[in-house]
Amino acid sequence: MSSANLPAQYLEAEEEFRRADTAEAKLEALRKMLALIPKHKGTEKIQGDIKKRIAKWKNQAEAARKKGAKRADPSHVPREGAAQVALIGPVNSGKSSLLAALTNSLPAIGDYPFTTRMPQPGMLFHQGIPIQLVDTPALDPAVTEKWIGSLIRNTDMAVMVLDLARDDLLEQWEAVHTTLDSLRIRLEPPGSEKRFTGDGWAIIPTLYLGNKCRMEAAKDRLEVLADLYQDLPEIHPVSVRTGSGLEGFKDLLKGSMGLIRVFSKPPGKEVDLDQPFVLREGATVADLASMVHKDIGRMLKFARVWGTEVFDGQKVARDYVLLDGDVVELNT
Ligand SMILES: Nc1nc2c(ncn2[C@@H]2O[C@H](COP(=O)(O)OP(=O)(O)OP(=O)(O)O)[C@@H](O)[C@H]2O)c(=O)[nH]1
Ligand SMILES: [Mg+2]
Repeated sequence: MSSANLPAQYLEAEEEFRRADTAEAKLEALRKMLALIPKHKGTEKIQGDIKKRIAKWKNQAEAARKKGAKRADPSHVPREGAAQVALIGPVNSGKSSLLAALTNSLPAIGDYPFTTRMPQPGMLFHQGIPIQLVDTPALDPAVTEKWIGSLIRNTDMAVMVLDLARDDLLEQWEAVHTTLDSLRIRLEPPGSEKRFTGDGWAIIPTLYLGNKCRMEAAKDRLEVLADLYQDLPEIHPVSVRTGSGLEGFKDLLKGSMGLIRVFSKPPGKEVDLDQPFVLREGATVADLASMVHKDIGRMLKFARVWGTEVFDGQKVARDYVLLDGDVVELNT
């Protein structure tokens, strides 16, 4: 294919590449070229070539960054809320759209690949539980930088957003998992324990979403995937655009992280149901007391609980294991 057949925007990006005088700017231009080049047989060689050059300039950019002034580390997103969850996945699948739909955050959303370049957090509140979602750049073997691996390792769990509108869903599936392999990250079903193995792998509990589930043939694509991979994780269909499946997703998220809400009530006073304490499953009355105040934790004598497994106001000991929705009166 001669360059005369390439779109003007692509040629502009190529010119931008020639003019760029830093590794970062070269990389930026190459990514633009990859996004703009028409995707068909005739351009496969050029696409491959661009990807190789991206890999090269990515290394250069990383080296320059290490040498240069210490910048803020993009892999470190300060933790807020009860848990931190990374939104990961292939290009254009709707990760940023999901963040925008569920939080007050205003990420860039675009119908072109690699819209997101930097992590962006947002807070999701579900039944009074604050869960921090972190939007991330798309996972792609040619362009993903190492810091994304550190970011995912630092989170409590991941949500993989797949794009059910894509005919190349299978290739995307492979590409995303190859990228994760190179970052030494293995995904396991939600509810499994996040852990690190002796040989450097991180095991991250992950919930899979199939976004754009209202698009034509979305269901067929899911079935093809299920036929190919016997041990395919459960993929929950959602449509960020219509909102379908999102309430269910929030419930799944809360459930798979093992978070419970407990309400503390001062003796003789009414309970404030707008102010839950968020604890992990298995937490005890003593854990709650220390969370309310360290002195209360120390001086706690007994507690009374209103909930599902007790009669109203039942007296319980410090090691009583709390359940979601319990109201607890701490007595010191
Ligand atoms: N039809 C349909 N389109 C959607 C849906 N959700 C998102 N989109 C569109 O998909 C495109 C990509 O959305 P983004 O949210 O930017 O996707 P992303 O995964 O963040 O993309 P990158 O940051 O480039 O990796 C946009 O044009 C969205 O409007 C959906 O549920 N249905
Ligand atoms: Mg994005």
